[in-house]
Amino acid sequence: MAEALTIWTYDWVPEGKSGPRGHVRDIRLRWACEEAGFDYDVKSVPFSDRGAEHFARQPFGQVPYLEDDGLTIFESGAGLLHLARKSEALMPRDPKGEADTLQWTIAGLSSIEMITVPWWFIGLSRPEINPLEDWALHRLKLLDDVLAQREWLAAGRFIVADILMSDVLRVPKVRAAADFPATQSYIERACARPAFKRAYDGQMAHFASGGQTQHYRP
Ligand SMILES: N[C@@H](CCC(=O)N[C@@H](CS)C(=O)NCC(=O)O)C(=O)O
Repeated sequence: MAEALTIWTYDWVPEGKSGPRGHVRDIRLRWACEEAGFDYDVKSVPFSDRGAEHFARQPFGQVPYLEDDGLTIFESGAGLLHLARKSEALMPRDPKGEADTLQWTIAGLSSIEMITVPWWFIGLSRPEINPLEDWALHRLKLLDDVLAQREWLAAGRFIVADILMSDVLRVPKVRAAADFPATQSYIERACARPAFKRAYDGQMAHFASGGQTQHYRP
């Protein structure tokens, strides 16, 4: 029998007002498993002592990575697309629906998160002018124009690209950019999904427990 999916994350991350607890990217894989109804385990690697075994499976010493029946996959986007190939709940099976899923998942990573993460990071040191401000706000405005016209990114329904995109967008810095009403309602719709809530609660419980292995059966 195939082994359950295993999502690997840290055993601990700092507690803070706006994360990282609740925002560690294992939530993307948890959320996808919850949406698809997959059984999964969540296991830990040490946050403060990243060993050779961890680097062998995630070359940057980061999390998450996914194990599925002998395969190991790092990069949350790759993990999501791997899961999407296993469930139509995450990705339609018609060529157009599949192409739309791929392009919007990659857009979340390389057209939105690629800007929002350094924009947020530079903002932490409160510079007088954040050199990425205009770029980030312009890109978010264009995305808001898209979201103003549809409930979900593609295929007329929630798909794995929405997990990626809404997780990228729900960070406090983006949410505080209040000029984007369609984006705000998109985030609210996504985060109101029971599968998101279970994934979020699971992550919070994981870090509160010191990273104990947990089996989930949606
Ligand atoms: N592109 C990677 C980014 C992974 C990432 O940034 N992980 C964070 C936790 S959410 C991490 O491991 N941070 C610690 C570090 O970079 O050393 C992915 O999407 O999986």
